[in-house]
Amino acid sequence: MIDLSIPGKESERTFRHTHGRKRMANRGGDEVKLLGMWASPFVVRAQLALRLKGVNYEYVEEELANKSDLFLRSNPVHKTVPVLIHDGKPICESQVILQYIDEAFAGVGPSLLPADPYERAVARFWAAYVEDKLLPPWRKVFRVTTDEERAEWTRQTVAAVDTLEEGLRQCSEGKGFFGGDCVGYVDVLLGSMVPWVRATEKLSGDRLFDAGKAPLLAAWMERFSELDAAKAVFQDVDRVVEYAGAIQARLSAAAAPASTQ
Ligand SMILES: N[C@@H](CCC(=O)N[C@@H](CS)C(=O)NCC(=O)O)C(=O)O
Repeated sequence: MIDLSIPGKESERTFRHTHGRKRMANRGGDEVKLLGMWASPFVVRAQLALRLKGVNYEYVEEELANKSDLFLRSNPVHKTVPVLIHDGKPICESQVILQYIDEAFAGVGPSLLPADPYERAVARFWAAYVEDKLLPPWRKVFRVTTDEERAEWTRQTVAAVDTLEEGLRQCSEGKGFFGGDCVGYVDVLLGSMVPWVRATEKLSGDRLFDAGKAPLLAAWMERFSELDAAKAVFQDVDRVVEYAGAIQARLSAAAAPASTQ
């Protein structure tokens, strides 16, 4: 396993998020802990959901190259972050975590998934689209070593964004978010990627949510970035750029033919 972590200001492992001065009481004093890694958009999904719901939680930064016993015990199957631990019980996989937060804290803060079964189905459909069609080619953009490969995966990502523009048109019905007037499930899934979308632009000049080609998504991205929850948990874009650049440099070095003396 390659260590992709870059030491930074999260060198201290544990933070407690208390929503500024407003401490939200969890039901019955529930204990909520989130194991994460600062650069991960999947972790940002869980952070956004917790903040939007107003659930108090403790954040624990994991070193992926040196995983803690608690982490390995909590997610022995995938060994990935995020892991949510609620009153000692682990929940793994970001989409499962979002749905759990929505259900376990149903009376706390707004719902992420709509109540209407058809609208829920539509939200889940677009969530699956983001996960299966947008994320895979986009992740490749950061993990290939030639310009040709990068151009091809960027082309496939932009094609997926074009389709998603129609998804936003359908779900939002002229309102600001996939969830309509309020931030919903798909907003959180996609919103977690915003710092990486901005980092992509800085790294390669590719504007994924281009105002000319995807005007609804471009405006949505600005609107989402203005949310208090987003401002509180989004990574610093320059730090993401540095992190992504380090991944690319390591992969390029590994792919380069060994020099002969
Ligand atoms: N499908 C997972 C993906 C999570 C994931 O890939 N997390 C990465 C960090 S971005 C990870 O923990 N990788 C483990 C490692 O690099 O050892 C989810 O949605 O939670």
